[in-house]
Parts: sequence; structure tokens; C-alpha cells
Amino acid sequence: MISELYPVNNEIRRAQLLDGLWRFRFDPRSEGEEAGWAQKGLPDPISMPVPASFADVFTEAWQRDYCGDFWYETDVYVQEIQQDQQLFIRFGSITHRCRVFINGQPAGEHEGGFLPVVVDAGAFLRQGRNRLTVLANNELNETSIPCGAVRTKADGRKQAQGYFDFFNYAGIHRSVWLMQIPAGAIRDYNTACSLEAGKAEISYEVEAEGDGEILVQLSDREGTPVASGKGRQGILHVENPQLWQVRNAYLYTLTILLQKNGRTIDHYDSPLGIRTVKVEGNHILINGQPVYLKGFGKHEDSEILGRGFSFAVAKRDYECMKWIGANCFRTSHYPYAEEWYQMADQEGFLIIDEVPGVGMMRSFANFAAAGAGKSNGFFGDCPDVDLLQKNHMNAVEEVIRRDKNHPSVIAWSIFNEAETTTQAAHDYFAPLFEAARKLDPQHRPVTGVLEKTSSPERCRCWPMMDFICLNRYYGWYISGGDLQEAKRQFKEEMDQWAEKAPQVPFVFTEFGTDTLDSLHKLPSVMWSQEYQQEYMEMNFSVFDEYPFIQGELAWNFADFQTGQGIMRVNGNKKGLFSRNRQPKEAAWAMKRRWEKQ
Ligand code: CKX
Repeated sequence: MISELYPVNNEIRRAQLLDGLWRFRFDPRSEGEEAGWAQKGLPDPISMPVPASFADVFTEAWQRDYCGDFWYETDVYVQEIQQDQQLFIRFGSITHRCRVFINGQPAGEHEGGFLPVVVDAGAFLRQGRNRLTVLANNELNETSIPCGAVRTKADGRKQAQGYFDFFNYAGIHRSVWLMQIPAGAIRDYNTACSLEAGKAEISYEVEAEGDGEILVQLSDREGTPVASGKGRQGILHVENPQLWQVRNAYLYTLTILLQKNGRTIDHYDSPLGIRTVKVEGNHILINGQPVYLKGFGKHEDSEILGRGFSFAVAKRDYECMKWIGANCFRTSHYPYAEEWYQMADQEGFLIIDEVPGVGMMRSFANFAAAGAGKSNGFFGDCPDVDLLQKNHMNAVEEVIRRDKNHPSVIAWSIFNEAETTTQAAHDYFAPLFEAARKLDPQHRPVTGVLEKTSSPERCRCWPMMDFICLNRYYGWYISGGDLQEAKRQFKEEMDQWAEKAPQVPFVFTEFGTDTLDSLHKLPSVMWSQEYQQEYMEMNFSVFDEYPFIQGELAWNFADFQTGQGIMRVNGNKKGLFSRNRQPKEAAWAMKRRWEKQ
């Protein structure tokens, strides 16, 4: 059985990082499998850092823009294999799909580029040196999530065309581990909290492969035990709990032991934050108190690394978000590396965790179509909607399984800017929402993100949502350059929502303007720093008029890379910070507002 729990080291479990310089090569004719590259070793490989996207380490355009099959290979040294141990190789993600070989043998495969790939490696690894090979592919189609297409050019080169506005970065983006865990190991666990005056109850459930007794203990920050339980299910009672609060996180340690005849067979420790999340009327409640969400839609995106995870970049992002007074971000438009959530748990940030259900509107520049309310349909004529839904469902299941115990995660977002106006869209999404509700032991709110075509009159999916997320660009894609008219139109729409859904919280998950950090202009013009600030102030004045608006997540935290085109000047420039994480002028206005709230 596959253990997906995040790798840890302790007296029983061993986790060895396999990051570093791997061997790499492109395979534009998809010939490597037949030619036996996994068995013989990659011919003429170049070196490639892991974790990182491959695109931005290159100096040639064809390499940066490469679309098709590509291979990674490394050596893994196993010191000793004990009888009662299981071995797994765990990749944080491989974008967008992969097959994994160990010593030339097919050992596993995965579809989807933003969630862990875990390979049961015991049958394939031997003591000493082993060859680990990955055949990956970054093509997009209308059954992959995210959705897109591939165009083959006259010379045979493939070009990925995402139906989305971010660069189609690919590679091994997150850390790779060799995990050694005991036979019969703890495989998974769930927790959920409920609060009463001066008390917390934490129900838990532990899944272990073998038999044996489960012991559970909760300790406070000083390491003092505050509650304990026995058995695979149970309730921990905590008197006077220290709550995990927004931007003021308190983390306990949950220790799970699997014991047999008095001997500890397995041991897994993880942080646990005591907090509840609920939607009531117009409010989002954390620990029973309304919270107003302030922050950003982000991307995993930085110079050179592309979408590769870096602790230093993530740390800088959290520092910038704290500086500006944010308390929340959305993992637009895919689940991020697990380390992001661990850091949010520590910092008390709230996360709307999004699956890669993006690009479900057929348009190569869907941001422009979506912004102006010109959806091009999708589900009614998608070539294999069942396969798309299956892939989407897998992502919902995998993200909830991966992230369900993080106190920072307060909601699941099932899609971004999908077509939602047809019966086909409704029928596509209903089972996904239902699954998310059923699978989450904490019953967090479930939502989706609506673009302009998903208007109060036309959208058929908003009633499935516990709170409604809107991406709106009045003053940019609509009435750009005329904030007065933009405000009038914006309010017209919000008045319609007020009639339609007065009892639901709304969160703005995108609003913003492309802004060059070099451009100043008086009076302001679009793209100038002044315009971004005036646009933000106009948006804030609208948000403040409608009490059911419970959050503002600006687009975007930082400038980020997109594909090339006439609408993007080396990327999307809607960041409040530059791609290098320096504040633009409007960031100060935001800081003043958010620090007061
Ligand atoms: N929303 C109205 C999705 C994001 C884009 C953003 C933009 C669009 C806007 C659609 O991924 O980057 O155009 O800036």
C-alpha cells in the first residue's frame, strides 16, 4: 500500500532527499521508451537541477518552449534493506504526467502535475546503486487539468497552448525523497476539531496497514502532553486549548504510535492547530469569529526556478504578505508544494486550496474572454468529458487527502473561471462538489471561482458554493481607463448579486491591473503605478458598500511569467510586487488599508 504522508525522519522512519543535479534529455520523437533509455541509461544526457522547471535555465528558445516527452535520471544509493521495511520514492510533483522506472523496471505512473507521485519501490530497489528514471510529458489537452491544446508546427515542433494565463512550466518542481518506513506502517490520519467554552474535542482516525495498537498523544509547544487516546479512532479532550488563530498560530504536536507487544512499530509526528471553520449567513467564521480575507491570488513562480519550489522564495513571499497586512491567499490555479502549507500553518495564514481545474473555457487568451464576459463554451462539446471529470475527481481526492490536516486550509476551490452557464457545466461540477464535501473530515467550505460570464443571471453553479468567489476586472478588461464608468457597472452587478444571493459570503478572488513598475503618469493611464492605485481604491470603495463581501484577494501577489502574446509584455504584470518581490506603489495603499482592518 502506498504511504502518502509527508516524509519525516525519526527513530523508525527514514527520509533521504534525492534533490540535486539529475541527468536530463528531451525526447521530441517519443523514441526513448522503445529504445530502452530506462533500461540502458539516458544517451548523451545534460544536467538538470531538481527541483526546478527546466524552461528558464536554458538560453535557447526551443528548449525553453519545449513541449513533449522529456526524461530525468539519477542514481539512488540504498545502504541496507531490512526485511521489515518498505521503500517508497516520493516526488512532490512531476508536471504534467509521468512514468517512473527503477533499474529499468516500470514502477509507477501518474497523471496530473501538481500533486505527489508516490512509487512503491521495494520490489525494484536493491542494496547499493540503483537507477531512477522518469519519463515525463508536458502536453495539454481537453482532458488534462489544466486544459489546453498542442499545436504541431510545420517543422514538427510541438507548442503547448494552455487555455490559461500562466507559463506552462514543467519538470520535477518539488523535492524527491527516498522513504523507508516499517511494514504495517501508519498510512494516513484525519483530525477534526470542535470547540466549546474552555474545551476542545479533537476527533481522530488513523489508518495503519498492519495490526497493532494505535496510541495518540497531543503535546503543547513545550512538549507537555495535554491529551491522549488509544485505538484507531477516538476523541482527544483538551481543556483550555490554545487556539490556532488567524496570523497568530499556535501549533500542538500530534504523535501517533503503532505498537505491537509493547514494541513501537511506527511513529509519526505532525503539527496540529486547534481551530474550526464554518460559513454562517454572510460570514466566514474561524473559531466562531468572522474573518475578513485579505491577500492575494498567487502563483508558484520565480526567476530561473520557474515553478520550482524554493524555501527562500516562499519565505520572502510570506514576509511580503506579512508586511502588507495580508492574512490569506488562494493557491491559484493548482495545489502548491506542501512546504507552502506547512509555513502557512506556522504563520497563521489562511489558504483557499485550489485544484488545477483551470482552462475550462475554450480560448487561447481566456483571460481576455473571461474578463469581458465572452465565454466560449466547453463542457457541451468537450471531446471526452468523462475522462476530464475523472482526472478532475482524482485531483480533488488527492488534494484533500494531502492537505486535509492543515489548519491553514480553510476551503477547497474546485475550479477557476470555468464555463458555468450551461446544464452540462452544472452536471460536470455537481459530483466534484459532492465528493469534496464527503471526503473532507473537517467539512470545510467548498467553492469555485467565477469569471464575468458567470453572472448572477446566467451562472448555474453558484448555488453549489458555500461562499462565492468572483474574479472581476471593472476598470481593466471592462471600461479600462474609465474608473467612474467601471464603478457604475461594478455596482450594477453587485446589486444583482445582492438580490440573488443575499445570504452567502462573497470573496473577490481576483481584481487588478497590469502595472509597469517603471511607469508613472499624471493623470494616470492604464499600466501606470498611479492607475493601479486608483483602481484599487475604486474597488475598495465598492467592497465596503456591500456587507456580504467578506474578502479581497488581489490579483496577483507578484508579476509572473505567461506565454508570449500581444496581450502580455513578458508576463502578467498585475502583481502588487514585482517578480523580484519588490513593492509597487499600490502596495503601500493596500498596507494602509489592511493594517487598519
Ligand atoms: N483570471 C478575467 C485568471 C488569471 C489571469 C487573470 C488576468 C484572469 C482574468 C480573467 O489566471 O492571469 O487576466 O490577469
